Amino acid sequence: MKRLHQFLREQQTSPELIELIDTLLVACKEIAYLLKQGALAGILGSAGAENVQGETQKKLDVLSNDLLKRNLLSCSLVKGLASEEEDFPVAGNPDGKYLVTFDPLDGSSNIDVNVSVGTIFSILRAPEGCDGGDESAFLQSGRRQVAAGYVLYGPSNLLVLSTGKGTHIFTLANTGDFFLTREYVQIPTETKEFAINMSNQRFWEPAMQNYVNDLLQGEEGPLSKRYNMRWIASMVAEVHRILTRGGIFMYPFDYREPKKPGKLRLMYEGNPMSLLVEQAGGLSTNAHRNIMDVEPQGIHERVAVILGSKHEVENALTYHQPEAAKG
Ligand code: AHM
Ligand code: MG
Repeated sequence: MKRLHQFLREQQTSPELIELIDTLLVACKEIAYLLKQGALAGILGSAGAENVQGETQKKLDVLSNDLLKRNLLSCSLVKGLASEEEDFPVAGNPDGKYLVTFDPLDGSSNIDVNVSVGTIFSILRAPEGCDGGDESAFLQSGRRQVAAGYVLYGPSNLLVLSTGKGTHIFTLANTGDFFLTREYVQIPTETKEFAINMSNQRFWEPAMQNYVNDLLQGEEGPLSKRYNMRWIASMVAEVHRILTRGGIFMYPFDYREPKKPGKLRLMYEGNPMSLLVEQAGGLSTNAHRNIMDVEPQGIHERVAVILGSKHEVENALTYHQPEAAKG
């Protein structure tokens, strides 16, 4: 079996990018170890603080963030980092080449119930002459990502990675090495499985209400298919299922908090997941444009997300863009 390094070298990945990915993975392996210890390490439960998004932080959110931050700031390639759990970007080496954004522990509401969670990351090139602690340096569209991926902490610990040359899956062995276990992943274009938090239904826009109503009507409805539904509440696990067997995942805009267009964040979740999904032949949109074409206005910006099997995402889009669909 092929090791991650060998595979990346064969893909002509620069030695510097390989070094940076390695640095990220050192922290992820430590997070995997902590998660495995769970209650034995006294790390479950709330940290008693809120992050900049106003969400209660878990102890493991804080520990994971600190591990990633410490490792990345010790790497001379990192000019700056931005995290879902940090109020502001943090400057690294002024001569560093890269900026890294990450969600240290996505799906952390699932930690205490022992359900899969993950670390999501995105790597951008640092613009010439920028300050790595300055938000404006990070405000680049998802198209400019050099690499993106996630580490899924589940029954197996997996790395899912794209450097823009396909999406590939690596499994963490006991030796601490990641081995290539699936290359050039292709998401099936058709699906009969959708994922959405149905409890928010009454807050969605009419287009989303109509689409989901039609999904629920199954073979008797206009989509003429019986659909199944899944909701894990860990985006990493949800995207992983879609990369494995297809599906559509939606966290749409809703009116619970009108100033927040969706729950998920563009720079830590939307963009990296979109690169992985597009590189695997899927689609990822905010219902109006491809997520990676959104020009970010703020580091913690939120985004509506509809991603997955190409034809099903196109179905969803016809409800949101009826004019465009008519051609
Ligand atoms: P988090 O980054 O604070 O963990 O929030 C993101 C998570 C996603 O993993 C998941 O898709 C979503 O929140 C679930 O939200 P909800 O609890 O509203 O269903
Ligand atoms: Mg998250």
